[in-house]
Amino acid sequence: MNTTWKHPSMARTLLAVLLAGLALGECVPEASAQESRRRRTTQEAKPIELSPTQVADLTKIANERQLNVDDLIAAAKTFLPSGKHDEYITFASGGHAGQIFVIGVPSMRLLRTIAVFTPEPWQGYGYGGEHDHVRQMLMVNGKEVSWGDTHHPALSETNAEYDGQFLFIGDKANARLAVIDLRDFETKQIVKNPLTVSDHGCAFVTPNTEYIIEGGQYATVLGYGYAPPEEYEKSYRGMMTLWKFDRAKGRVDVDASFAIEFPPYFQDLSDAGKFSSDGLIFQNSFNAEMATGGVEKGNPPFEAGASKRDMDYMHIVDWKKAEAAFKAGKAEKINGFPVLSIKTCVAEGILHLTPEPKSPHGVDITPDGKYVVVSGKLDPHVTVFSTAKIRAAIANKTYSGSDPFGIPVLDFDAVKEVQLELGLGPLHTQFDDKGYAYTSLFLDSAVARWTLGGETTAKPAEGPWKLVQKTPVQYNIGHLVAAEGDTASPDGKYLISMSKWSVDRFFPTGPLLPQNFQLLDIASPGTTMPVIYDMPIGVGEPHYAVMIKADKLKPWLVYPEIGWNPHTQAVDLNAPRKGHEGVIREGSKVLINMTAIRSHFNPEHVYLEEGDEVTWRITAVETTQDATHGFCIGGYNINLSLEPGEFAEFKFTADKPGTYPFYCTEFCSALHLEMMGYIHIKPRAKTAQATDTDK
Ligand code: K7E
Ligand code: CUA
Repeated sequence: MNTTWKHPSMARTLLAVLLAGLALGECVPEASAQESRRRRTTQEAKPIELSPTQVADLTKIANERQLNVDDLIAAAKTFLPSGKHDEYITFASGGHAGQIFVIGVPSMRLLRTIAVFTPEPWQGYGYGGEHDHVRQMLMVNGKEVSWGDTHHPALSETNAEYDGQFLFIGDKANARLAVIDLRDFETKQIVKNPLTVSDHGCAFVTPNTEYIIEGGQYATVLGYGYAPPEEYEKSYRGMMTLWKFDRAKGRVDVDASFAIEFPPYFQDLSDAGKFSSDGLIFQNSFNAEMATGGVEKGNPPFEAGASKRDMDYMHIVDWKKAEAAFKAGKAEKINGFPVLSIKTCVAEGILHLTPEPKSPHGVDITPDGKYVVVSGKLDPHVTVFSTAKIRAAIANKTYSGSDPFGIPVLDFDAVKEVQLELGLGPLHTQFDDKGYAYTSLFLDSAVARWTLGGETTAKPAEGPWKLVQKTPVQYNIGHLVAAEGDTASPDGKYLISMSKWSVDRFFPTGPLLPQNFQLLDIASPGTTMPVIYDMPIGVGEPHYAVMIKADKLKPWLVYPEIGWNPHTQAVDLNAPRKGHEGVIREGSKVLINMTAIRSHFNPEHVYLEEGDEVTWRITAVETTQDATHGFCIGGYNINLSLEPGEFAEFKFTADKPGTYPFYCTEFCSALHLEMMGYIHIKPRAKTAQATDTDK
């Protein structure tokens, strides 16, 4: 701006107007900012035709930047002009960061992170002083575990379609499940599995989110028991936990949840059947050998011992029968948690096994629920099982035997539909709307597109069960995610290759390199499936992601009412109201009722005595979108995020005297720096004796 201040009084008048506007919370700059925002978003795209000069300009830029025609097309497919929104939202695991990344597609712009298993100061997640509820949620056996190894996010479903309400994610390292409410994108609950230390097949949901599935992985003595490895077969066990979800409360109902005891095979990923296969859960496993490793004793290492046999076991759980058995009181308690024993599961027809090629990884249900696709890390094929054949084999007891624990094993040939060679190291599979499946090939570093067959309704031109094409990715792809690609009606639009190694794709950031999320355009059938964007992920090691149509999400723009408590999703009666601010002292217990609005806190001075036990309540009395304030106290590890309407409470003991400025940590307004105050913690008067011993 080129404004010259002719008269100092003019500047003063303007400042006065500005302050008056800010005090009302409806300020002049705010209105004009909204105006210009509206202008940007309503700028409608008109059909374009490039003039010869524009073609020449574009060509010049492309040549200068060494871009080819494919690059220009890729750029046009992914570029979003300022103010335009993405068509899809991806929720990606943040791996060891213990977070979830929210990414727009196709722009591949990171919109925000959601703190889950790791405290995060910007969101004020875990920085609310003593007894912070986040820190309480993170406690495992009396210890704070302040990180997580997030693997599999899952969106809540209604009739096997994403409904956009809730998001779940598992922490592999500590066997925990988190619930995120998608109205405010905040973690509401973390439950720790009482049976096992770590897990893996978490989280996956049943078609109406009746249950959230947590599959185990490394067998252990359930309930934190002890046994030496020599007693592996006798004492170690796997498990699957079915966490009951209470949609109305937006919480897991721990009291209505239960687990199923499994043999000590290393159970891996799971998926729930839908439509004709609704009621079944499929979970694969490796280490059917029950190898116990021990290279230090000259034994074969786990990697060799656990892949000796040609086949492992897929577990098939009838969760409706399991629920009935649990409700009939047939579960036994381990560490206080109800578990249906293998014996009960066999007697009740809850659990069956079927052989699957060794060391499998992904298990994925086709959109119609008719087939289960299993990939084997050490087998170049995907194995497709028919869920109808599985049901028939269970009904007719078409067994090839039983495992050492007496679980019936369904005959492989009776339940197998087809095996299809795709390439090296197939891991995970997603689907589109045209009858194609997409499988990640870890060792080949490629995405394979292949056709479904059998009873699937879409009939691709290439014929049933055919490998159509492979697109190379860079490099070592783990999971992949397509638009709504694990629902009953995938959109067939975009696919992200979650490539584990990026090697030469980006500027090398020392020996630790980002992962590479590569966007593939899968909209056209046949052999075109180009990579159109590379997005470095320099945080944690993401595993799985889910991609939802953005218009299915209905997030709040501000909290619904002033004084909203996000932990209860309701107005809090303790929330300080405007005009009722102040400090209430009862002995050494001090209650502070504060409000925050652009650009001041009320009160601004708080007088405390050393040793005071402080409860501090703040309401953000703002109703304007994005008018977020922060609140921090240095030296006390306190920082809050006060989003419009939000109420927050924290406690601390004023044990270190001094004069502490507190301030707003969000640049909320022109007078943000002035949004501050002081806490005066007066030292305790020292007795003569105390003074002597201090010397
Ligand atoms: Cu393949 Cu945990 Cu799903 Cu990693 S897992 S890639
Ligand atoms: Cu409020 Cu800065």
